[in-house]
Amino acid sequence: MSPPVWPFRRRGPNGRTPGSRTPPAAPTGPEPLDPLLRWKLDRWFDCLVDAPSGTGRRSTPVRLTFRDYELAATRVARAFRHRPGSREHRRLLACLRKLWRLHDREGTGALDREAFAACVARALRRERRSLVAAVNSLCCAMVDIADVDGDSLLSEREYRALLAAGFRLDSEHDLRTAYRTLDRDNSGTLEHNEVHEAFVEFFTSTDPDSPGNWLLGGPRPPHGGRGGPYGS
Ligand SMILES: [Ca+2]
Repeated sequence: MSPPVWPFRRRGPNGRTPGSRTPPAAPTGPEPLDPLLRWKLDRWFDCLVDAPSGTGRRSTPVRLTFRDYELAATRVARAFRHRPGSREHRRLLACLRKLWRLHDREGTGALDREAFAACVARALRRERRSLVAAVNSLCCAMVDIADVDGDSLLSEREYRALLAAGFRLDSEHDLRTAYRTLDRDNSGTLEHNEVHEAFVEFFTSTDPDSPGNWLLGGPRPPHGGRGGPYGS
């Protein structure tokens, strides 16, 4: 799965940011969401929603449901050889349920792309501590499962397996950029706190330099030099 191009802080030969004159349109509403944050929430949505690429995009809105989170938990448990209903699987489900409840405060059961972004934005404004706690809990559960050899570090192999199972990342670009950007001290392994920082930054940071922005893969180099799908 490939993220759309968004050339955050990528400078052209003239020192200007390509595409910066044509940023993605801010969502309508009283409090527009930061474009980078919106890009990340779209990325999360696309990685988790159970809809084959290219289907349902026009006629039927694609919606994220808790079922999508259940499927992610099942994929992760299975990838690391935990049975359905195992302690590890149930822990993941509990963490994802906690996060889902923060998304779906209205109890609608399904959130399209706009609604999902709006719900996370609302949680950031009104329930930031709860959102960060939920993200941290989920991160703990995922890291504990992925740390197969129990050395309290995630090797590149372990982290790639987690991303592939939980978020269905399958491109070398995504897997490589996600891992290498998160390894802040260039130690060659990820410490738990590096992954925690990344998860929290992914959901909260509006700083283009935050490594956690690329938790699910970094932006691709522009093809054709016109700023990708957001620019023209
Ligand atoms: Ca390890």
